Formats: sequence, C-alpha cells, structure tokens
Amino acid sequence: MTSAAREAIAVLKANGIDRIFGNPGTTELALLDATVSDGMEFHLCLNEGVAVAMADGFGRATRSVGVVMVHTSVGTANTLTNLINLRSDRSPLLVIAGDKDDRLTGRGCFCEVPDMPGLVRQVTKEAWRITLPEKLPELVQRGLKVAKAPPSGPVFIAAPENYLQAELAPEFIGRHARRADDTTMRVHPEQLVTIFNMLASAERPLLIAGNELGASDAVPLLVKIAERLCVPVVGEEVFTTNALNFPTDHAFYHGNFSPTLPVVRDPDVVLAIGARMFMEYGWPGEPYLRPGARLIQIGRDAAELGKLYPTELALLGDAGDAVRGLHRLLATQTLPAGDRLEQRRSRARGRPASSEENPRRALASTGPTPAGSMHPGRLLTLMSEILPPDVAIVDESVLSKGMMQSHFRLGGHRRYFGTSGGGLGWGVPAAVGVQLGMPSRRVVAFVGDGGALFNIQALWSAAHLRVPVIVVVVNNGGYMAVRRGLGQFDQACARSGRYPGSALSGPEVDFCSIARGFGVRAVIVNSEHEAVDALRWALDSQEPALIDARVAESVYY
Ligand SMILES: Cc1ncc(C[n+]2csc(CCOP(=O)(O)OP(=O)(O)O)c2C)c(N)n1
Ligand SMILES: [Mg+2]
Repeated sequence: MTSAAREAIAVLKANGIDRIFGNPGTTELALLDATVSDGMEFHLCLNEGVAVAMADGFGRATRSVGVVMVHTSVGTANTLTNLINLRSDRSPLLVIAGDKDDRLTGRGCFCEVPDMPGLVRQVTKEAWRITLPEKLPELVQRGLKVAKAPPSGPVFIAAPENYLQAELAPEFIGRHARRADDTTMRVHPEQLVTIFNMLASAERPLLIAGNELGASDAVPLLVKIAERLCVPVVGEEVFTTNALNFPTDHAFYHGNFSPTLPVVRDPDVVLAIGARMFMEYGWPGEPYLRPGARLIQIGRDAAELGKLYPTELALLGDAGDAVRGLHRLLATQTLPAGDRLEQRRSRARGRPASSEENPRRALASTGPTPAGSMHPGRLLTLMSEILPPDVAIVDESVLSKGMMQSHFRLGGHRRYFGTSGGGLGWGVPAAVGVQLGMPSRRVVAFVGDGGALFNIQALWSAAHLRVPVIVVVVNNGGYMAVRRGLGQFDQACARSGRYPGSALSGPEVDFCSIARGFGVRAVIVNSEHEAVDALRWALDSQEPALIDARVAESVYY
C-alpha cells in the first residue's frame, strides 16, 4: 500500500526530478512526509514567490521542469506574480498546492477558497483540482507533460488533504510512474530550403533572434549562418529578452529590436526565429515593421506566428531545430556571390570594417557622475572584465537592463537569464535556483534596489544551501522607472519636482545589514575601484555575497 502523496513523489522521481521547492503548512503533511525518501529533497523557501522563481531558475539551468509545493489558498495567492512571469517566459513549472479536506467544501472552513484552480487559471496553462486520490499521480504525470509541451508554461494542481493521505488501491500503484513524453517539433526540410534561399537572395535581409534560441543550444550555429550569409541580427526588445539569443559583442549584432534602428527600417526579408513579434508595452502608434518587408517566422508557439504582422511563411517548429537545418544548408545551397556578399557584409557590420570596436559600446554614454556613485554602464563594463568567461547572469535590473545588453559582454560560454513578465521579485530567487542547477559556474544576480526587496529573503536560501551566488544590487536610490515615468508624464510631479512613490529613502535601505541578517556577506561600493575589489572578494570565496553598488540616480532621467 502507498498513499497518493507517496505515489506522486514516485512519478516525479521517474521524471528525473530530485527536488521540490516550497513552503508547507499542515495541509501538505502527507506530501512533505513523502519527500523524505531517497533521491528527493525539499528546499524550504521563505515565501511562495521565492519558491516559484527558485524552481524556475533551477529548471531553466538544468533544462527540466521545476516543481513547487505550496500551502492551500494562502500559499497559492503568493505564487501569482512569478507565475505571471513564467507564463510570459514560457517556462515549464508544476505547482502542487494542498487544499482543504474535500468533505469541508462549502462549510466555510479555514483558508477556504471554493475554487483553488480559479485563483491561478488565468496565469497557468492548466489548473486542476483532484477529485479522487488516484487522480493525483495521473495528473502529476500529465501536468509535467503539459508544462513541457510547446509553448511550455506553468501548470497547477490543487490536492485536497484527505486525498493526499488516502491509500491507493494496488492497480493505481506504479501506473503513472513513467517519464512524461517530450514533444519534438521538427520543421520541414523543404521549407527550410525556401527560407534559406529567400535569405540568401534578399537585398537587405534581417534576422531577429528570439528567446527560444537562447533556451536551445543553437546560437553558435546561428552565428555561423549570419556570418556566411552576411545578415545583420537584432535580438528581441530589451524588456522581453530573457536569454542570450545572439552574442551581444558580435560585429553583426545591432542590439535589441527597436523600430528606430537603421537596420530595422528598411529590410526586404525578415527572418524571426523563436522571437515574439511583439509583446507590446504601450500602443505602438506607427507599425514596427515596414509594410512590404517579407516576413518569415519560425517558433514553437502558433499564437505568436503572424500575431501582429502578416507572414509570407510561418513555420510552427522548434527554433533550435530550424537553425540546425539552416546551418546544414550552408554546405549545399548557393551563397550570395563575391561583390554582393561584400555589400551585405558592410551593411551587416553597421560600422567601418577596420574598426574592431562594437558600435553600441561606443554609443553608450558613460559621462561623469556625482562623487560617491558610479555610472552603471561603467560598473557593467568592469563586471564584464572581471567576471569569469562562463559566468551566468540573472538580470532583473529594470532600467539598467539595456545597459546590461550593451556594456556587458554576453557571448562565448556566458549564460543570461531574465524575465519578460514584468513582475518584480523574480531575480534574487531565480539566481539562487540557477546557481543550484549550475554548480560549476559562478552565478551573478544583477538586480535593482527596488526589485531586490520583493523577495530578498531568497538570500537565506543561498546561505542555507551554501550556494556561491553573488547578488549585485544596482542601487540608484529607488524606483527610477517610476521616477522617469513621472518626469516624462510631465504634469504635477514634473512641475512641482516632487516624485511620490519612487524614492527608497528616509530611511535608506541598508542592504548589507539585511544580507548579513540572512547569513550572507555583504559590502557597499561607491567607486569603480571599490567595485573591482568587491567583485574579486566575492569571487574569491565559495560563499554567497551581496554587493550594494551605489550608482548615480541622475543617469536614469
Ligand atoms: C510586483 C510588481 N510591483 C510593482 C511593479 C511596478 N514597477 C515597475 S518598475 C518598478 C521599480 C523598480 O525599481 P528598481 O528595481 O530599483 O529598478 P529601477 O527602476 O530603479 O531601474 C516598479 C515598482 C512591478 N513591475 N512588479
Ligand atoms: Mg532602483
């Protein structure tokens, strides 16, 4: 005999899952008790938002499905912000929430929310409530399958306490303890030939490299395609970029998509691979793409293909697979001839062929800053020089995210994780999760002072799990996105010079004391010289560390 909870753990283990992130209550005792078994660990997180982001970081680092356990309605409610992030990032996750004993339904019991899946239905791919004990292993197995299936995303299961504890009849034991199928999405080779030839014969081709690429291992092959065909490349927009989709220091890389980039203004053929087109932040006014550009889109999400701009060719398929296929065609298809290739090369480079300097780096302004604070661009340049060649960056730096893309050398063996979801409180816990999943790399969280405070207690997890994550707080004194927004809004606040809801002062937040309170070493840096020392000090040890980097507020508005 075994309980539904124990059988659910057996299903997870059969799927190679060896840890659950969560925050339990007494409703989930059967599940928590069942984690005490060989090959399964429970990582206590000090808020459910922390659990979701840590599981996400771990899942993304190990290319697996993160699993989270939370307590009833109250714990589920705390998962919402990061579930919104994960849904936006197409990140697979399984959340199992304990629910009250099914016999209590409708009696106004403690923590009662009559429809737990209803709490999360809008921000998950699927949300179910178990109606029989034997449904738990079945839906855990199916939940993993649905979470992984393209476009991947979070799945939620509410499991009433009495069903978690119930013993299963023998025929239900072992029935679902098998690996959930992976879905392969192959693109058709003939269509790839058409695409290759459209790209090769175009006058002014453009490649848009999207997040699905960063999550694959095909970026080096895309670099080769761009180089051989001489095609300029842009990434997704800054705020939707959540992965390293093309080396940002490559001569053919023109930065994140922006309708004002010269190379975006006049393409005749656009190939968007695994890219969202687009996730609008505000009403765009003018179209982002010139009418008449022939658009080809490839990706795992049918809803994104031809979403806002009509395509000439739309292929539902895996971005990495498509790139591998296109790369193979380099050996067999006709490439543009000599002088045409030269013309294309100079357009792709977007800068004089002799200069080895990346144009966007030169463009980035790093003028003087008030004494006692650094320019965030300079900080990032220093970080780029000092951090290891295989460092993994976890970025939730809001207004500094564009500078991360331009000043920090993202390429080679470096990895980059961000969120496109807009919900603050993902970065610090996600970095702890990435570091757990990538023990041989150093992981650096680059987080805003405002965003860091939404789930700062993830520092405790870093100390508790002894993972050497380095948290760099880019401290500009508050919510500069709000401050800048109010300035651009140009009404009462701009006229009076008073900016409510944006300053983290009176008292100033003491990040170092907070970090030490959670068992993490910490230091303040006010200058470039101190930043260099602090980064070396943090890297010298295998303990987690926080660096409170004071950057100039005035850079942001
Ligand atoms: C959960 C959540 N609450 C509120 C917001 C609104 N918001 C957007 S940016 C921002 C300020 C972020 O401050 P910080 O992390 O310091 O970055 P900065 O704006 O200074 O670059 C806030 C509060 C949000 N995105 N998510
Ligand atoms: Mg800030």
